[in-house]
Amino acid sequence: MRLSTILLGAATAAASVAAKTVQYDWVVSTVTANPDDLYERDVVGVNGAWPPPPIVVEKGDRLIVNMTNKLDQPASIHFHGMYQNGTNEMDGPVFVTQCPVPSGSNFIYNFTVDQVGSYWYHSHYKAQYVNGFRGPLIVKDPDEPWDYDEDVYLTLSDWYHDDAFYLVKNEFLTLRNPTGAEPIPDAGLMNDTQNVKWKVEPNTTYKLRIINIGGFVSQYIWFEGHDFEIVEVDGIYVENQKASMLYVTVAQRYTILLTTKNTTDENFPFMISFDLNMLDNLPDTLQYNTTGWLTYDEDADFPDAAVIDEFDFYDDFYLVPLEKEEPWEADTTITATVIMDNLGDGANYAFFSNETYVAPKVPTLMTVMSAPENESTNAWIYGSNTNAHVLEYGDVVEIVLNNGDTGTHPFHLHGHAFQVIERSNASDSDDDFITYDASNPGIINEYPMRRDTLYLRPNGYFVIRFKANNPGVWFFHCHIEWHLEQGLAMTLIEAPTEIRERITIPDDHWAACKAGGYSYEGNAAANTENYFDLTGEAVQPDPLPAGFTARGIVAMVFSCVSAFLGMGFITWYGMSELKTTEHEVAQVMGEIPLDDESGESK
Ligand SMILES: *[C@@H]1O[C@H](CO)[C@@H](O)[C@H](O)[C@H]1NC(C)=O
Ligand SMILES: *[C@@H]1O[C@H](CO)[C@@H](O)[C@H](O)[C@H]1NC(C)=O
Ligand SMILES: *[C@@H]1O[C@H](CO)[C@@H](O)[C@H](O)[C@H]1NC(C)=O
Ligand SMILES: *[C@@H]1O[C@H](CO)[C@@H](O)[C@H](O)[C@H]1NC(C)=O
Ligand SMILES: *[C@@H]1O[C@H](CO)[C@@H](O)[C@H](O)[C@H]1NC(C)=O
Ligand SMILES: *[C@@H]1O[C@H](CO)[C@@H](O)[C@H](O)[C@H]1NC(C)=O
Ligand SMILES: *[C@@H]1O[C@H](CO)[C@@H](O)[C@H](O)[C@H]1NC(C)=O
Ligand SMILES: *[C@@H]1O[C@H](CO)[C@@H](O)[C@H](O)[C@H]1NC(C)=O
Ligand SMILES: *[C@@H]1O[C@H](CO)[C@@H](O)[C@H](O)[C@H]1NC(C)=O
Ligand SMILES: *[C@@H]1O[C@H](CO)[C@@H](O)[C@H](O)[C@H]1NC(C)=O
Ligand SMILES: [Cu+2]
Repeated sequence: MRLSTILLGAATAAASVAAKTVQYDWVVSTVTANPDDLYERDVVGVNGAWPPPPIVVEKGDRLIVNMTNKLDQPASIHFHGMYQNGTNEMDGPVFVTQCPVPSGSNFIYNFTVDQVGSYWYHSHYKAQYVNGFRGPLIVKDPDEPWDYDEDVYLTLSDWYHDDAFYLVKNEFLTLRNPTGAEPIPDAGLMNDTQNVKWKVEPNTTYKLRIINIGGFVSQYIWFEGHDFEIVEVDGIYVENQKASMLYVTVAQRYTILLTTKNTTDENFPFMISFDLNMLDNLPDTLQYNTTGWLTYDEDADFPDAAVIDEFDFYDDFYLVPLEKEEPWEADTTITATVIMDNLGDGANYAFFSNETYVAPKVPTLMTVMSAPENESTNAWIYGSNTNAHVLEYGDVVEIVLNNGDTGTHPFHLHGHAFQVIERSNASDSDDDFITYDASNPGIINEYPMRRDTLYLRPNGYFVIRFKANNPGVWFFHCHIEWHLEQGLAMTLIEAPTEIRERITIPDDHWAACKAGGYSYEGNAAANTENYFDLTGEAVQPDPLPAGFTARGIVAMVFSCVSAFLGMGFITWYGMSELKTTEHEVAQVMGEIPLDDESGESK
């Protein structure tokens, strides 16, 4: 199955000595798959197969992905970690740089890859990638700084049996889930399957590219009996760093060098294990540990993984890039606080400070292109609910992100690798989260690590900086797909004047908008007459009535349910175990259809 996938997805490469064009023709459609061997389900396949094939190119190549959408829903592709320098229109997030590609349409991604390392691609249309539309993107480097014998990748992922759109609409972003408890995955996957037997040769150094293509849960990974060296994170080469365990959030990549034993008599388990702190409950059926084997001898035993009692992983904050640069000095700072809270429809949303992202009517890049030049530099026109910031060309931009939430959030910035200036530890106290104080900084490394996806610790903060040297509209968002659906995103309009000079949106991109009936000019409200008039723009639901809390919603929902069932009013205020309550309410509510469209709002 896997072999045929690769053959089907094979690239038609126009061979030439130097840079070449690598084209993938992908017909995207619904197929079925059962990667955890527990449940067969519909998934998004490519050319009639699943998993979608890896993309493999070399630095300097032109990559063309010619996507034909044969799903019964829109689609898009984002090439995660690609700078898209000069080709912002190829970045992929819907309503940021392009319209959703409607069913039946064809859409061409076409750009030059001018970087190296381990990346991935995934749909950036709602929660579609969680339905399986994602895969590795490997950029080979003809001048690698390390010696090794073989180049191999390993994808990690969480996996759901239910359709992601169903989960968002019916279980997650709804009045029945006022605390915003995320859907719990059913299993972990390695390389989109179970029981991976990685055939290894003795006395051999492997370069292993570990890529978390999951939708929600971070995973620990370790290899029994084998230490390794970290050499790359998110496309950035780092000084070799010995480690024995990694913590890989969704969207992060780690490339390691792993040297095998000098004997072949024993096979060794390697494990991935969910970060259970991210889950609101732990169903008995959940397979949160997944084992593979370094297979030296196929006839030898495949032992069970040893149980460990501590996850002692290497803290990526201390990695040092090979290309050393001191902290860039910030010209401007954006400060935001991550908040999870309810709005008047009872669902739980995610905010930067007081604003949850609601997609504009016009893709933001198309607003940049269609606005009067003198107005394209004004953040107002990009909407009051898009967390829009206009950045000046050449500035060093600092983002200070405080976490007013008890969760771990892996944040991703499109179009850049950023310097990690500071990252605080977690705080146990929800009421007293640690916020950044510029006059009293914490640890700052001499040569800060750079990457494109960084986790924020519970109730802690991080400070990152990047150079606004890549004109484009770039999304900055939590990569937990559920949290993105809750609105945890910011739109950075980097150097709009230079965008207008440098970017050309090709005809098929406009055609996708027309075919789908989407607006493609005007401000965030699709107003083309007066760009400052946002009348009719999409905005977040009204706030809850004052004094209303998640606990109150549970009580209200439950009282409605009890009334409906003729059981009279039951007071749930003061319940100590809100999560249990919410769970019970959700169960009861499951039998009573509630009209709820919030899952379709983004
Ligand atoms: C893209 O793929 C479609 C269908 O597979 C094909 O008809 C079309 O010619 C391709 N376009 C290009 C530019 O290669
Ligand atoms: C890709 O872009 C290049 C450069 O703009 C152009 O010459 C080429 O025709 C494009 N290819 C496709 C299939 O769109
Ligand atoms: C993961 O799958 C890919 C594609 O089949 C394969 O090339 C690679 O060797 C696998 N990795 C491991 C560690 O088995
Ligand atoms: C094999 O590896 C072991 C453990 O690393 C080492 O002690 C031993 O000297 C090695 N043997 C040979 C023949 O290299
Ligand atoms: C590994 O290399 C060592 C040292 O060169 C050698 O003695 C040993 O036989 C090799 N092991 C295998 C299985 O080839
Ligand atoms: C999963 O692995 C961890 C780490 O070894 C262990 O603590 C835990 O008990 C395992 N859980 C199950 C269900 O095997
Ligand atoms: C958020 O707060 C700012 C500043 O107080 C205000 O201008 C803005 O309208 C608020 N946004 C929302 C969505 O409430
Ligand atoms: C932008 O320029 C146009 C045409 O000169 C003018 O009508 C408009 O008022 C200007 N907008 C602003 C915000 O200055
Ligand atoms: C976090 O806590 C650890 C253990 O106490 C400490 O070594 C480390 O320096 C702290 N990190 C920061 C950024 O404060
Ligand atoms: C984009 O390209 C320009 C040169 O055209 C370069 O100065 C800049 O550093 C590049 N930015 C990124 C993020 O690669
Ligand atoms: Cu998040």
